[in-house]
Amino acid sequence: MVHDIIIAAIVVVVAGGGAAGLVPYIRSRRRSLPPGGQAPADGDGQPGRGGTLPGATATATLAPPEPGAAVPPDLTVPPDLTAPPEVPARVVEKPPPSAGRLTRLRGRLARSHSAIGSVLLNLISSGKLDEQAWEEIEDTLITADMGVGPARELVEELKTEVKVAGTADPAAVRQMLRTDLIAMINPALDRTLHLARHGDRPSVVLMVGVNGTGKTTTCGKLGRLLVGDGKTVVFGAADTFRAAAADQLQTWGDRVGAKVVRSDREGADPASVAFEAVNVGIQQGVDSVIVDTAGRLHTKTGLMDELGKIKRVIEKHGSVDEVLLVLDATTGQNGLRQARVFAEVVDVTGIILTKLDGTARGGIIIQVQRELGVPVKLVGLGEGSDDLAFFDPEVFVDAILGE
Ligand SMILES: Nc1nc2c(ncn2[C@@H]2O[C@H](COP(=O)(O)OP(=O)(O)OP(=O)(O)O)[C@@H](O)[C@H]2O)c(=O)[nH]1
Ligand SMILES: [Mg+2]
Repeated sequence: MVHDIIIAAIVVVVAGGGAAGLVPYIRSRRRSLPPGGQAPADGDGQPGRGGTLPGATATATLAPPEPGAAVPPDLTVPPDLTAPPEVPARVVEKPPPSAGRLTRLRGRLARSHSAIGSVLLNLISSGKLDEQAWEEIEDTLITADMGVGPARELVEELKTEVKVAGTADPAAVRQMLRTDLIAMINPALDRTLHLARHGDRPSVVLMVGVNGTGKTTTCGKLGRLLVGDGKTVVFGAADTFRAAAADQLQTWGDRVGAKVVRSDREGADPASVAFEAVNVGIQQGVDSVIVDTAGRLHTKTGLMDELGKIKRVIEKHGSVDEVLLVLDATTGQNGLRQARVFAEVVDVTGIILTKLDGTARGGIIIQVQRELGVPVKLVGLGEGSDDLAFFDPEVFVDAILGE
């Protein structure tokens, strides 16, 4: 008898404890359901597991069905108590639009170029523009990486203007310098990115450049910029040398909700990844496909073969709209040499000058445009995700001269 009572007590305690343990679990599951009790969809688009118990309670779950009674379908599967906690839904960011970016970021330009600007303005303001002053102006422009030829040209032009105007008034000379600098950067060049869709297929951007210049980062920033402007993009991770490169791009894609086409295999054929990315872009009906490429090719022949092949293979779908050469502004003449090699192997349609926030060598814009006959279309002004801006000669010159 005492034995029976002890067994009965154990049964009651165990059953009660189990139910008590289950109640908070079910409550927490029910709390996570949206109003109306509908189960949320999981990432795969299927109804969420374990969320299919609207109206279920601890008692109902534990009570055995009446013999012969129909079992409610939502009670046949007990909640999976071992299921991992729900992963919160990924938050897709809405980046800011591209308009006015350079103006917003001009403080960074001004900071890195202020030394150049103030040297120039001091010389102009000294009131005596003698041969030595002109030489110093020329040297200052050369230290800003404008190149010896263009610097000399600009000084000659300025000298003539000052002579013709018959004034060395600092404000007037400053205005002449401003106009001449803008003219040298050439505001007439078409700096637009040609990224409109072509009927049933997206536009394609190929990002090229030597390693470390900022290609992958710039792919991500450009994707964000386009998404911020209401466009849709797919990224192609055609730098297959390192898995890390694709992971890097994946992070950017995840943040703006853009698909990243990549290969699981290191050393996979970059051209086929690029081709597949455009394929996915066509299927998804996106506006643009941005293809990242590898930078570490040691020979010009290797570079030519690889970039040429990527471009040819993509062109089976249609044209490549923009081939953007990413150039690190801090690398000066070395960067210029690299730019020449790329321009020889692939038809560059625009230059993206990165890291302008960390250097006073913005004069490289003039040199590289002259050498390649291709406009600087975008500039990188920091490591932040929105630190990429469309280039505007006037805003640039004003930032340098501190207007
Ligand atoms: N300050 C500054 N840093 C930048 C800018 N753009 C890129 N970077 C940094 O430059 C470094 C290299 O960038 P990546 O995008 O990995 O360069 P990559 O050309 O893809 O390099 P590889 O894949 O090795 O060829 C990173 O630390 C970036 O954050 C910029 O405009 N300003
Ligand atoms: Mg990279």
